[in-house]
Amino acid sequence: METTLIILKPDAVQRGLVGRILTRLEEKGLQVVGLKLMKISDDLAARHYSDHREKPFYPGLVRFMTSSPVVVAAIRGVGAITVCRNLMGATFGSKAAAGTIRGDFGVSNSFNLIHGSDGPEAAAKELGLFFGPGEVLDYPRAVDCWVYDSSGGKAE
Ligand code: 3AN
Repeated sequence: METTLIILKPDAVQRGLVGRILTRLEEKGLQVVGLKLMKISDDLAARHYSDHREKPFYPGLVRFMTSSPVVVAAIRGVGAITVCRNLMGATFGSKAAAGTIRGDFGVSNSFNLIHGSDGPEAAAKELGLFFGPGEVLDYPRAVDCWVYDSSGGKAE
């Protein structure tokens, strides 16, 4: 099982798309193990986007991400990082394939609704930035025996 950090960005919250986007993750079979509404501080945005510090779009990205509340979620499942990235679609809404979250709900390049960790190292770092001790919960889901085939000894 993998856990990844998802951020429903200010545009998703302002446009009232939180429920519909979370539903897509839940419908896929992913488990919500952490969830909160919060305002991202300048310091947190800088730490989260430290890899992009030198990019031309960085100041605008930080301004956008700190402009209005976001919903952060810890999402768990087998291959959750890649599964979420596939559901999200390409970075730019204008290029994202129909059927993906960015492809279906947005046309903007920078207001692209959702962030998802891009690998296991990023997921560990980002979950640590956005969730404190005890805020990501381990709990059994009754439906898991129908979401995953565990007949071989491990969920797949
Ligand atoms: P993704 O979120 O698809 O992993 P990254 O990691 O390349 O995309 O970029 C991080 C964030 O920076 C994106 N979610 C997007 O909001 C923003 N971004 C990336 N490239 C650009 C760009 N050329 N212009 C504006 N914003 C960008």
